[in-house]
Amino acid sequence: MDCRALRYHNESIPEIEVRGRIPSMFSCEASRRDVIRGALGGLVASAIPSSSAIDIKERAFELIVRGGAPLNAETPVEGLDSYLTPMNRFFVRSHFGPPSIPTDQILRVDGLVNKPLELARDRWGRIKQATLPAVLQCSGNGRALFSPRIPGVGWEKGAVGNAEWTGFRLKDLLEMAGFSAEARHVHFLGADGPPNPKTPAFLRSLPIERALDPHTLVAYSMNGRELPRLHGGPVRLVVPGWAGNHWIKWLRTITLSAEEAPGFYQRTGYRMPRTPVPPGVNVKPEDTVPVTALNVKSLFVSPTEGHRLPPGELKIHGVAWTGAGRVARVDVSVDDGPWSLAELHGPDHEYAWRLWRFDWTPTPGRHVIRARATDSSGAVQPEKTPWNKSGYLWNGIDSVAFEVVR
Ligand SMILES: Nc1nc2c(c(=O)[nH]1)N[C@H]1C(S)=C(S)[C@@H](COP(=O)(O)O)O[C@H]1N2
Ligand SMILES: [Mo]
Repeated sequence: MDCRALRYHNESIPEIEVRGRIPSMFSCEASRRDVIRGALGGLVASAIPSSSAIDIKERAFELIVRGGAPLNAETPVEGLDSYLTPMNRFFVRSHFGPPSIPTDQILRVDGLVNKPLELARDRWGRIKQATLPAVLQCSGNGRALFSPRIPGVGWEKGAVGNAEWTGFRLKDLLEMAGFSAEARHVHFLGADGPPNPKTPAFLRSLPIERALDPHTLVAYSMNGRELPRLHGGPVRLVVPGWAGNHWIKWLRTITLSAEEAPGFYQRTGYRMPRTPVPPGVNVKPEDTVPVTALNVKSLFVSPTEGHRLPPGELKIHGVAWTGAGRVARVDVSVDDGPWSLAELHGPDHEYAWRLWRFDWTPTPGRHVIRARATDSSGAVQPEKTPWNKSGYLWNGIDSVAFEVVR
């Protein structure tokens, strides 16, 4: 097996070149920081001409590969240094990998509706368009920061990004189909099938209230360009404020039902204890709740861990977001000193992240800086996130150690 090339099994995905070593399923030795170079952004050669002039630099960029088949890769934090995260830097997560979708893909709406719909791709654009920026974060982002250790994709900090999503409101589609009063849940199934019959399908559902929220979108565009296949193109669900597992990619079937979706990925996976339990304690299913809204969180984008910097004024910067409401403030502490207010700057939209900065002139030597966000509900980023067996929703205070060298 040639360890230098990872070729996707889908004809519409151009070859992705992998540098360094790739994981063991390719019978190559896995390394901690496998990198995938370059052109995930090159997947979107057929750009939609954008009316909102979005200017995003898509220089070649390396993602950290956490799994190769299917591709799971996160953004090194220094790549999160812009309001909108460029497509070629955006983390990628999928259970089974991108499916082959025929170009005449049809979106179905069925179940408890007056009029089942079969909408071919050329009709999606006729539904009133909606655009919004929103953070997409995997519920397992930060899993590797929990202790004791948790099995699963070992995300550190970068399974998150902020993008502008364009499509139509799910609500408008459901109203076209005329859903009945008994419909309490909306099930979503993508075109990605499990690799074998024993693996459950990635079937998920939203409560009807969340499905009818005007911010819940069926999106065909990301950052003003056609939604790339790796990110769920031709269409995906966008559920601003909620964890990535709800953002179904390669969306194909939408079914209205009186019940929550059946199956592993809804009833067993993506659930957390209602109240924290000590590591190792087993929680009964009825004492768990689904992972829904994201929690308040901030990250340093620069400097990053282990940086060696020249003396002088340091422009510290980062990003901060929350699930509902706004980021109210970000505080920074240097070398275990008191918390001081950082400056929030750039665009301020519900569900998107805020950029922040903090200037400081460190003395030569080793330093530790910490960042803590607070949101408009008064929720404060905790020292550590309570341990939970799947490692969901880590939002512990971010900490970075670096050195100033003469
Ligand atoms: N159809 C389908 N949709 C999916 C998934 C998947 O495996 N299949 N993974 C989900 C998870 S867990 C996350 S975190 C996001 C990741 O979206 P991204 O790859 O665009 O970053 O997609 C979600 N949508
Ligand atoms: Mo996820």
